[in-house]
Amino acid sequence: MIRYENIINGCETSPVDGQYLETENPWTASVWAEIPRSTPEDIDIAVEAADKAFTDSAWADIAPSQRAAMLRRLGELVEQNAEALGEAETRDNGKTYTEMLKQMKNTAEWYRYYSGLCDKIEGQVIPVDAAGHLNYTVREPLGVIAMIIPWNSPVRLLAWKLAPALAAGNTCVIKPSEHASTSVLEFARLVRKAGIPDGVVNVVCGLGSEIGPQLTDHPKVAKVAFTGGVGSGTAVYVAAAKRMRPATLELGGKSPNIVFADAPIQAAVNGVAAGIFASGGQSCVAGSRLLVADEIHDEFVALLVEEAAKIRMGDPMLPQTHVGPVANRPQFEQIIRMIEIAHEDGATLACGGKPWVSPGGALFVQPTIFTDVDIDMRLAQQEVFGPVLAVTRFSDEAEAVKLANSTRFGLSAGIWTSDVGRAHRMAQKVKSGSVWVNTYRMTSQTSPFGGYDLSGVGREGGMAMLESYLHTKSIWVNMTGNYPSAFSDLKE
Ligand code: TXE
Repeated sequence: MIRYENIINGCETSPVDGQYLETENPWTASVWAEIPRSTPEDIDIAVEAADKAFTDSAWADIAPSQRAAMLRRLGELVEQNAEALGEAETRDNGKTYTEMLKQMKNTAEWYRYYSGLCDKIEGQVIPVDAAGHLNYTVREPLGVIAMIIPWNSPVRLLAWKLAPALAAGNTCVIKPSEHASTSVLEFARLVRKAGIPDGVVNVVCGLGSEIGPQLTDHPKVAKVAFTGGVGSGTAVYVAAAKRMRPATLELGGKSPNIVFADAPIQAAVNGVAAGIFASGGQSCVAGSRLLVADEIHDEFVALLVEEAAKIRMGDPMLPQTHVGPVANRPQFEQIIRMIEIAHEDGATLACGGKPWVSPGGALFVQPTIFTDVDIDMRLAQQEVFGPVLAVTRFSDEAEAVKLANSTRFGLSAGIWTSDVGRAHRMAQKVKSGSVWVNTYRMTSQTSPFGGYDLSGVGREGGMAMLESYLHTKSIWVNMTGNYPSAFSDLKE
């Protein structure tokens, strides 16, 4: 059993109350580590440390080239420690080690990309209609950023926030998920090794309900960056609004894969199956709806069922395993409940639909496909976050667009067709932050990612994300040496 501590001001720090939460490995169904069950007092200490690191200019005033070198070094350290970080993550959330390892390598790229932007944060000289005046802008970091992270890909989703925030000169307090904190704590140890000053990156673990509000409502927090469910995201957004501070929210989805009759069929089958069943569907961009043209519906569903039958569930550390266990019991119960709901609402089960408990007690759900899913059914509208696909047929392009846009989510969409005109028409009409044509789940540190409507607020990735961690200050200089009286010429 390993006991982890919070990381505050560069030091491993026990929670003030001395309480810990058990962390279970979903594959062995046994406790493998303890993480702090922090209290609001721990949050206060961490925010003070981050604020001190910010106001003492330990970070923001470091030469941009030096800040860049440290971020680059951090990326290298993530890559060098990819195995340990990936293993911690697999132990926490049950996703396959193969996937986690790949994610760690990609995570390193985020730090490299944003390190390259540290010395490109420029202001402007702006022409103004005011003779003798100079107007220019400077960009300033916001201050302490609260980063709230979920359990499904902690180190990677943290990088989406941390890399741009650090490049811009901010400091932060990170609250990882109570279900998966250890990889973030392991990562935070690398921050010091990269030479980043103490207090710039702090991590406080605990229950969202117990310490989340203290963090989002803290007077010294300048911005909140959140990834998680719609319920918690709403609470976080309300807290930020009350303090009139910005928030970036990356929430869930009910993303459609839209398959036309002229699609490259085998590629589409592979893409749709991976879109929903990879990671056991525990991904914000899971392609949880299939909209398929009438003409190919039966053939396509049959091919998908065949593909689903190939999926090997098992020990997530083994390279031959395609899908590991569901990350935690509440998530498992949510998936099982949604399968019951699909039956209650009248959908037709094409395959799967059953839980499977391994001899060691790990919780799995079979890859599941429901057909005849009307758009009003709960399975078509609510995020499952599990391996459950809802299939709905369409007769023409207009209906496909209507169905695609008929949920309150809008995170991502896949379009499968060999008609290039249709591909672009659809891409423009579908309301979602990312659209993938004849592919799925593509992301890059250089490209914006985020959602419409319930899927979130703001974008992560690319230059735009750096902007969202900066203030723009407009500075006016009167170069004339005079400031005429506003009152001397007043007549009665
Ligand atoms: O997420 P939560 P949970 C979806 C998915 C899943 C559902 C619930 O549908 O079934 O969300 O998962 C912290 N103030 N996604 O319960 O609660 C919490 O401690 C501040 C989609 O794991 O949203 C954790 O660190 N923080 C998603 C983080 O919020 C609070 C990924 C996320 O937890 C808080 C995961 C509060 N009031 C789940 N309440 C995606 N977009 O990828 C909780 N937290």
